[in-house]
Amino acid sequence: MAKGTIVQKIIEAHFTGGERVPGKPVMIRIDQTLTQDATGTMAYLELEAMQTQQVKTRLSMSYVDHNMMQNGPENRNDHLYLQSVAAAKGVRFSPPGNGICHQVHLERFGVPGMTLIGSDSHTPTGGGIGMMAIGAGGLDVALAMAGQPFHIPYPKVVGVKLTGELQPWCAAKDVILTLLSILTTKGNVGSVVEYFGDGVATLSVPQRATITNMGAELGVTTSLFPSDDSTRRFLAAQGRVGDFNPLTADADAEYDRVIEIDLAKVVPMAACPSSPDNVKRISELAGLKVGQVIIGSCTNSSYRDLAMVAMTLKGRRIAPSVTFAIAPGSRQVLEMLSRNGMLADIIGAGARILETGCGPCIGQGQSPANDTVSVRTFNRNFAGRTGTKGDQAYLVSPESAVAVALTGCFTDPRELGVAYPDVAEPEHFLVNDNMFQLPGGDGEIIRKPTIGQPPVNTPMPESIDGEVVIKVGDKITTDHIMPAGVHLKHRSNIPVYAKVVFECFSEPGKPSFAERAAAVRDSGRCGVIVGRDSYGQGSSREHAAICPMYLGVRVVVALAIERIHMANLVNFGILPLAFADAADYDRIAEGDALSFPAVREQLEKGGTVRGELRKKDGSTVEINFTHKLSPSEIKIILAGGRLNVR
Ligand code: MIC
Ligand code: SF4
Repeated sequence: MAKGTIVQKIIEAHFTGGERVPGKPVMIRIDQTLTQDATGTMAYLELEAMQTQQVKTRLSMSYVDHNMMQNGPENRNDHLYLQSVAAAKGVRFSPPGNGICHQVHLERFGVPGMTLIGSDSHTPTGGGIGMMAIGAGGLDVALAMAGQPFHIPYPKVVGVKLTGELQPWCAAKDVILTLLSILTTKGNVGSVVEYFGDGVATLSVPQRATITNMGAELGVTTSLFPSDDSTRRFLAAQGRVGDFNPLTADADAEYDRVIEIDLAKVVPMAACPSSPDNVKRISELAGLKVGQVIIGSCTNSSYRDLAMVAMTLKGRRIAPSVTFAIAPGSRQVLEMLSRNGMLADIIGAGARILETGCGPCIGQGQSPANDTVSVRTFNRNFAGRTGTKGDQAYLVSPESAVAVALTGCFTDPRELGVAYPDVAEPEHFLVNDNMFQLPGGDGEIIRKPTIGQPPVNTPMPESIDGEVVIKVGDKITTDHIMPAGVHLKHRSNIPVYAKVVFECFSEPGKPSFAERAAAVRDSGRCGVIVGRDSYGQGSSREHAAICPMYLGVRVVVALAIERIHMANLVNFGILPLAFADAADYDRIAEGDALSFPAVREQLEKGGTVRGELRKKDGSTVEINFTHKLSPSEIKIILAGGRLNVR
């Protein structure tokens, strides 16, 4: 077991109960929370349902950054609800235009050594400043705001030893892409990644944050950097030196596994369609024609990244065959670039300037044309996430993206023939906090008609009489389960949003998943989803549990279910089970009956859960399932979800 690591120190300082044994649940006190609008509306509706008067954290932030298109009234209705509920409940509000939650939180609120949970899977961005920052479902964030501790499996710690120094045009993004090529997106559940070694000191906080941000794609609980001189410099430049705490692992710290990366050997990389771990060297892709380049997202939209882009573009022009857009990560970044003239260099080179927000990263505009290669500095390239079916999205560093924008094809930025811009770390960031809104006011909560109520499940029946509504393969992401993009505006309206569950698997002329599941539900039976490996990867959106629950789904069986999605299933009373024998996956077909006799009794007794599969030809077979649910999770499932447990 790991010893003397940063994560263990932070857990000790926040420990409220549990076992210090890898894999066993441990409870920690939460100092800060953050929400964003697309998951936040549900989180605050849940907070209201818990009858919480005022949040109990040191700081809770509500950001609006995802849903900014305002096509129809729904988005703005959400913003007004969020703004008013924040004021009433003691939450600080960051309005649309202020920037992406993770970037803004890093700049203005992150504190080394503190705990943060956020209703967004990229919350570990805060690990760049030495916070223990974890992504969670909205209900878990609501519980933390209400003062409840947060449960995590006591982590195994993967130590990543960084040596050397990045070479010109090779970037922090290439470091995390290199790590993704080693660890992949599968099999890392329950681990934390911690960086150490001489190379750490060569990276600035925004570079570290790029690395911890995309650590989310590894499926780990979080990633952490030490808090050192570089952290102090960043905080001082943000006018917050008082928030600095030094924090490093012990010199003799032991890790469960060590991976060594020599930064000097890191080269420009790209995650190829359609998974963040499908990594190749840019040089292997050289010459491939590209139609679209976008720079932005919570991974790569810091002042440092965009200043490097501006300095490269100055006096040049993008290739005529590409469209090129940038979305600065925060108002601070945009204001600094506009005041120092760099924005003019970016515009002058032909860039389209998007709002400071998630934008195209969550399929809000800028969908590429059919059969067009799109190059993005984002963190996810799951199939269809751009809003174009059959898309070909590649994820790269801003260095590589700007090289592609100038040449119109994949180009190793080291071959560009341009001197690598020397971007100095600002001694003072432009600090202008005038758009944050402090809690207070008359306590009135604005609820326009598109703001629904969080649906509440019924207690688990004695036995489950189930039917397999869908059977899917490996690596099903929450984007497959609950598409975002144009549907994002229905996040506060479950009956409407539920219509598009598993929309990507719809076939013309055939009933949709929603129609099939509702028919099973209306016949008095329960829906069952069958998945394979890494089911529920990606986003923290609890809608991937709430909407299936609304359609009558009671059980998800898979080879493995990812951490945040598993917690969301439990929170809404859906039973997550694993095949005891992986070969049983092949026996099941869509439309088969899969029942769980005396399921309450089986769960209360513990051990394997027995299911009965009845094939369409009438033959039956017994299938055994396992789970790692704690007694308190079983209690929640039996009650029909967390909102039924007082
Ligand atoms: C994402 O990157 O997929 C999102 C959109 O930020 C999600 C949250 C959501 O679905 O609202 C995430 O990463 O948790
Ligand atoms: Fe927003 Fe994209 Fe970051 Fe998610 S990954 S928070 S959608 S910028």
